Order: sequence, then C-alpha cells, then structure tokens
Amino acid sequence: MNAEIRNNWTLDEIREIYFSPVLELMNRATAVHSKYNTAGEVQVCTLLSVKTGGCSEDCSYCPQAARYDTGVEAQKLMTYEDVIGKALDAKNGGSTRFCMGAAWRSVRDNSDFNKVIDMVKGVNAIGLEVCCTLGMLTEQQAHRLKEAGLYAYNHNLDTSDEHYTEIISTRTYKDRLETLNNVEKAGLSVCCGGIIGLGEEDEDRIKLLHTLATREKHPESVPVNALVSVKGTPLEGRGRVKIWDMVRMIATARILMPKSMVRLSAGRNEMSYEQQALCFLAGANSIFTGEKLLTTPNPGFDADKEMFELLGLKPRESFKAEKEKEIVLS
Ligand code: SAM
Ligand code: DTB
Ligand code: SF4
Repeated sequence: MNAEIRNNWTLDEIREIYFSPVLELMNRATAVHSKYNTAGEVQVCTLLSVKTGGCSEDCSYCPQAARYDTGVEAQKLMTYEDVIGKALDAKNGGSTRFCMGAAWRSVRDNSDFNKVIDMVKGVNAIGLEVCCTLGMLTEQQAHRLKEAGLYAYNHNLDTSDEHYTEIISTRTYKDRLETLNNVEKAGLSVCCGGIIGLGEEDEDRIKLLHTLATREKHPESVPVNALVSVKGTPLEGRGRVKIWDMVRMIATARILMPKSMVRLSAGRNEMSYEQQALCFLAGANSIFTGEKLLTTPNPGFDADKEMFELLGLKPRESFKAEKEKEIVLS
C-alpha cells in the first residue's frame, strides 16, 4: 500500500474526522478526492437480482428474507439468456460494471452455482466488469469465480460488530470477515461497505469505518447504503436517513480510504439532485443506475443521464478497459 494510504487509523482519529464541522469535513474530503481521483468522474454500475427472495437469513432490513411478509416472491435463478439480455441493456445504458445478486445465505456447490459461473463468463465476454454478491463463500468457490472472469465480490459488513447482533442473528460478523478473506485470497477485488439508518449510533458507523480502513488492503469499493425501509421487515417505518448523515459517512470514508470507489448506493431514489451533488462533493464516485436495485426502485438511466449533464459528471471508464489499454500500450 502507498505510504500515504494508511491502514493504521485509530478510532480517535476517525471520531475527530467524523465529528468535524460538516462543511470542513466536506472540504477536506473534496481535497483528498481530487488528489487521488479524477474529480467529476463517476463509476456507473448496474445491479441485477438473478435469484430473488426466499432467503433463509433474518437480516432485519432485507425484503428478500423468506420469514418477512414483504410481497417479494421467491423466484428461481434467472436463465442465462435473460441475464445476458439485462447485461446488454446495462451496457447500452452506459454502465461499466454489472453486479449480480442472489438471495442466498451462502454459495453451495450445486447446479445453480455452475449456472452463475456461466453467467459470469458471459457478462465478462460482453465487456462489462463483473461483480457478484451471493452470500458467504469458501476460498475454493472464490477461486472458481475468479477463474470464470469475476472482477469483484460484494459482501457488506453493514454496521459495527456490536450492532450486528441487533440486526442479524443467523450469522456472525466473524462469518462475514471470513468470506472477505476468502475473496481476497482468490485475488478478487473486494467490495464492502454498510448501511446507515439501522438504528445504530454514530459510534457504530465509526467502528464500521475503522474495520474497513484498517484492513491490510482497503476494499476497492465501499458502498454506503441508506436504509430503504421496506414494509413487512422489522425495520419498516424507519424515517429517511438525514442527508447530512450520508454526507458525513461518505466524506469520512473518502478521507480514510482515498483511492477506494465510494459508492452512493441504496437510497438515491429518495434524494434530490442537490442532495446527491453534496454526496459527490463529499467524495462519492460511484453509483448504481437502472430502475431497480435488487427489489426496490432506483433512478433509471435517463434520470441519471440528466443528473450527469446537470452536474457535469463523466462516467468512469472500466478498470478492465484501463488494464487492457495498459497491456496494448506496453
Ligand atoms: N445475500 C447476499 C448477502 O447478504 O450478502 C447478497 C445480497 S444482499 C441483498 C446485499 C446487500 O444489500 C446487503 O448486505 C445489504 O448491505 C444491502 N441491502 C439489503 N437490503 C437493503 C435495504 N433495505 N436497504 C439498504 N441496503 C440493503
Ligand atoms: C450494496 O451495497 N447495495 C446493493 C448491492 N450492494 C448489492 C443492494 C441494495 C439493496 C437495496 C434493497 C433492494 O433493492 O432489495
Ligand atoms: Fe438474505 Fe442477503 Fe437479504 Fe440477508 S441481505 S436476507 S442474506 S438476501
């Protein structure tokens, strides 16, 4: 890791940054952001739920947990053809990364996993950077995904270790960390972040950021989700996350992990362009576009195109295309 990119942040240092006056915090984040990244460039990703609903876990925010009556019906794994069709739409809509999600507790070595491996190969072949989020994973399964051409794996820690037990009881923080290590061992890029609005304290957010920013290698991307409060889940009726909380979280993540992609993830559908602009100023440089996240609404390609024009943002070239260029030019 570059000497200036630190992974020895202390909780006190993080507290000081997180609680600094918000305009000062944003200013510092903007400076760090433009030192390490091209200002105004935003990575555009599309999500697809390839296996929706019927999940055995009890994550209290999640509309896909079978035990909550949320109106999300359990579906079978999508077909290869349908997934490729959606990936082509995403590419035509301007996305460079395509993330496939499955409502699984963990990956099992069965025919569905074989099919996901084929989907990874297919999406990779059409020139998109491929990401998956399939639940817990062994090192061997991570290697299989890597060999199929997977670029990144998303696995969120969601909140602090302490608050985790209030939100999920069917797995532990340690389980999550183990999967992250397996992903890293297979040479996949790690995408790991959290959700705010789960009833956590500022201290829980600070601890989550501490866990992420003190990993030997910072996650390549850090999604910051605002809770999408879904009827039927235990977190139904939670008020909307305050924009200044989102800004604080994004700016602190940017300062601690200067080179990571900080993704303004769930919650954009409830945010104005002005509010999103504050998040970009705070150092967010990635979004999910397309009308749906996994099961909930999200701004579509057209609305995002309008926002990009209005704010003068440019879609970022894919890491994959950058690497290919380097190979051709060297
Ligand atoms: N089942 C896999 C897992 O849990 O890792 C992958 C899919 S899961 C839906 C991916 C992530 O979406 C979760 O870790 C959580 O951070 C986020 N998420 C789920 N429901 C959400 C909600 N209602 N609001 C915000 N983020 C949510
Ligand atoms: C992430 O951090 N957020 C995305 C993606 N990674 C998988 C998921 C958000 C899901 C929001 C609720 C839903 O649409 O079901
Ligand atoms: Fe299942 Fe993932 Fe939803 Fe938890 S977050 S209930 S593991 S789909």
